[in-house]
Amino acid sequence: MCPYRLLGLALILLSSLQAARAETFDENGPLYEANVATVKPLTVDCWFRPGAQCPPGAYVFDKLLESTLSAYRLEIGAGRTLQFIDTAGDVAQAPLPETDLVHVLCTIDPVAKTLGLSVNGAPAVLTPWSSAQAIGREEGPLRLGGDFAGGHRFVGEILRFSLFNRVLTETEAAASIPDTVPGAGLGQGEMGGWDLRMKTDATGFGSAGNGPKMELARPFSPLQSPPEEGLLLWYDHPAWEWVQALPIGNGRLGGMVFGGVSAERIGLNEGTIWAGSPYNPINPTAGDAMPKIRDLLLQGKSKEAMDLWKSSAMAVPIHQPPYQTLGNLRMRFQLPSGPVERYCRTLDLDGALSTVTYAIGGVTYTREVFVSAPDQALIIRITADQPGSISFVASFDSLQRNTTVSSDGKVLVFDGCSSDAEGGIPGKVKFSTRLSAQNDGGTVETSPAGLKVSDANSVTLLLTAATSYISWKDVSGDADAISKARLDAMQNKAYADLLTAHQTDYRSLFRRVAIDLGTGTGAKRPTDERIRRFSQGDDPGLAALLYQYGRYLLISCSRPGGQAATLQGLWNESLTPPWGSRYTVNINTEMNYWPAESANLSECTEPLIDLVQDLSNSGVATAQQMYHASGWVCHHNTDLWRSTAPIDGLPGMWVMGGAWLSTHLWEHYQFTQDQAFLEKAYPIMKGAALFVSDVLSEEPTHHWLVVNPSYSPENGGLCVGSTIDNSIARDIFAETVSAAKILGVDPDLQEKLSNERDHLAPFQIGRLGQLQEWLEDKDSPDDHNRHVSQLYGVFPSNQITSETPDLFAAAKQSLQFRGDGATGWSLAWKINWWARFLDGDHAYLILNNLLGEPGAHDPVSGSGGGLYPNLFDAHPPFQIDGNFGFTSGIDEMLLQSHEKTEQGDFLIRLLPALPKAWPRGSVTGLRARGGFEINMQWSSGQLNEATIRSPSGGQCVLSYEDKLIPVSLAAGKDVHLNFPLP
Ligand code: FUC
Repeated sequence: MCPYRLLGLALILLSSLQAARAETFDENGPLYEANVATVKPLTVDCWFRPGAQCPPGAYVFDKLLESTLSAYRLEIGAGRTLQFIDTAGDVAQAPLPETDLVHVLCTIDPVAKTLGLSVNGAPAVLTPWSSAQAIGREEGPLRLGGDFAGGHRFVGEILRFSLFNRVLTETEAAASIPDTVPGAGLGQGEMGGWDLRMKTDATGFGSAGNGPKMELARPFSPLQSPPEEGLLLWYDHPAWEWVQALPIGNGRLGGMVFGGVSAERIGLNEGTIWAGSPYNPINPTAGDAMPKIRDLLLQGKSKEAMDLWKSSAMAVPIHQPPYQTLGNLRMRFQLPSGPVERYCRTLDLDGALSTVTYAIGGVTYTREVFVSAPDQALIIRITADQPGSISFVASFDSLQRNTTVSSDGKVLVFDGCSSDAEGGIPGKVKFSTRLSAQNDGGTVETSPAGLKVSDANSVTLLLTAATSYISWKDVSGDADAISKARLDAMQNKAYADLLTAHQTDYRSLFRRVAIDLGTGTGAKRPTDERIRRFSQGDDPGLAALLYQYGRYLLISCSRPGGQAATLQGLWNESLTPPWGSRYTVNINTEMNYWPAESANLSECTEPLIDLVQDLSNSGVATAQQMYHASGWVCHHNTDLWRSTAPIDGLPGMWVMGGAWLSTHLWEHYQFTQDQAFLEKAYPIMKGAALFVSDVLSEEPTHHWLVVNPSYSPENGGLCVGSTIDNSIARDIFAETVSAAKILGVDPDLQEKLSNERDHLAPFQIGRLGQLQEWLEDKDSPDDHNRHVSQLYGVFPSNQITSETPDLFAAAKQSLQFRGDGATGWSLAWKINWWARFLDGDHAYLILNNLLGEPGAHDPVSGSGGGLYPNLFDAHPPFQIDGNFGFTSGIDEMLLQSHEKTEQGDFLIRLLPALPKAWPRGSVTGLRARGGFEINMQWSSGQLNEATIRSPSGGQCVLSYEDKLIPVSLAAGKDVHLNFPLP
């Protein structure tokens, strides 16, 4: 033992340390923090004494602070537990002991890949550590006794706290006793050790080793009331988790703004950064196996068919590459000393602008951030109300490998390459990010260490990013040149002009729809609190905000020329996000685009249409080689490389993904009546129909035509003729025939598809009065599967309506069996179904289940649905389909246009499923099929007025309550109706 340690130990024995009182933490007292690096491996050695009043949710220590990426905390969990948590959400949990004094050893072991928690010397509870969220490089505060904003307060005493950059052994751990100097005897690797019974001075505690001082944290006081009226998400503290950060984007470049005070993190995404590169996943043995698989299924030998598929027809490799993060832009600010006052963080949905403001030491700072589509850049404006007050260093980091930082004159350049994917597919998406500063006053210097701004009055940061991706077959683009050209094009533009161009462009889409569902007193709360307290019933405006948030997100993540919205839209902080943040097309990708037409954002469907067009090319080989079929196929998932082969396992063995996606082309035509588009779409629809036609079989019992192989997504096993598959077949055949008629082409095909459609297996009502999910009547009333695919015919399709009353009632019965709880996207689908069942109150009940904290409502598992603080929908985890499905659900509650009259005019139902909870309100700009646009205003649950217009003119029939109102519109003219009608 070194002399220093011996001396320390002796001093302690002589001191009155044992008698000294440790620092006491409570609801209002001071908090302490130390600037320490995040390391791996890691051990935290901490002694504390929880008070009787210490609430669940209290943090003993917290490094998941202001914009940290790779961090951890110790939390007192519900039911007297201790939880050691990391950024990736890994949790090691142990009971909180009854002892007065508690000793924890928290470890992160990157070799064993474990997160560990040992309490009072008991063997450590180990949990797998997600190495994808690699810990490293992260300087920043670690706080004792609460979070950054002074929330999650620990009540009790903390006696001692030490950090090691290695995993302590059991023996070493046993040697940790509270009455020694921190770390004494525990060997090397100590990064800091603080004894909270010995104040060095009034401002805090010195560290035993070389560690920094544990100092009084800045007091923090937030803005108390909303900063302004309007369509705002607002918060009184910075984000410390990704799902608290605020998303911005232009359909290609995305940001997640954390809004820290001394440190800002903006998570960066570029829509074409995916792992891997062009590849061919088709299994060469599939073509021989498929006829046998189809025969087995016709004989009812599902298991044998699945086994054969598994052994000879799955994609190679079996998983598709994931969508990946670009990295982070970081800013570390030099600030005056003093408390943080009037902190506020907002996202303005009407202006597509995120703002952070706070005052420190008499200076008020403001940061505005947006991503511009016209200028293809992320733009940050930093201002202060005192001259020369802005100093910071901006830098990049990323989980991506092979990144380099360099400076090109005053521009900071951050380059990298996406990851290799399973099966040895090399990562080949190169990206190039550039950052420059326009400063008023002060200086700007750039070096590979970062872009440093000193003593400026105001600064505008311009960030551009581009990749080498050109198409799903070609990654040879010059990322650097594109990124540079974009940055150069902005150099002489003033901030005000950049902002105006952005907002003019954005508002040309966003302002097409306005909605008011009433306001209540709850609307004044910060957004995260509104979510927590929605069920109190005093905040109808939150549903309207979430509705518009869905539109905001779609505009921000799906714009012409970009990629379609993934499972997380454009936003992803990981290299290996849940389900790869790919395109799951057995519901999720389709749901992303449900509101696009009805919520008047038709242009935003373009990336989806491009995706389907690509699939109609890549899926030809899959149809030929796997099925010896014509046309094209896509199974249940696809990626940037337009892979169409079956992946993962049983869920992947579903053949109708391409056909379902193709129905969106017909929908786009229905809403826009754009014949030029239909000409472009027709070959794609036809290819999807040809494939389905080629995989029909005659089933032996009724001699109906059925899809074979078939599956009801993620429920049961392989079969022939699942209800959803036959329903999609009916749609794609009918739509292809209608399109061919309009375009005057392919008479023989029209006849063939119409004939096959007539012989498809019909819907069947089962023994429980339910709509059967399969050909056989085997549905269980206890089945609460989140997929209710047999109801495809109710929504999004229109095959079952009130005009088919028996099927309508059976479908409703099936939904009742499934229950009112579910995952995020499933809840959203249920809102749409209940709206189509014309039951507004039931739709509202489900909406209420979606609008709470994650896990608050699900009566079945206690874990489904809900909203994160930034209003991202929780599957959980975050999946954006729930946001888009929600917006579509409200559209369906207020307006429906999926039916036609006997004369062939669109039947447009006004307020078909208005719940009692929204007695008064208004909406403008909703779209109906036929190219109509509708405004409505209602009170006391009754429609007062409606206006309908159509750019191209046309006929339709409006339906309100039991009245049918034929309307004939001249191009561009309005018809205005007052209710009740005379
Ligand atoms: C389907 C769903 C899951 C999830 C995944 C992305 O497999 O069953 O719930 O949404 O897609």
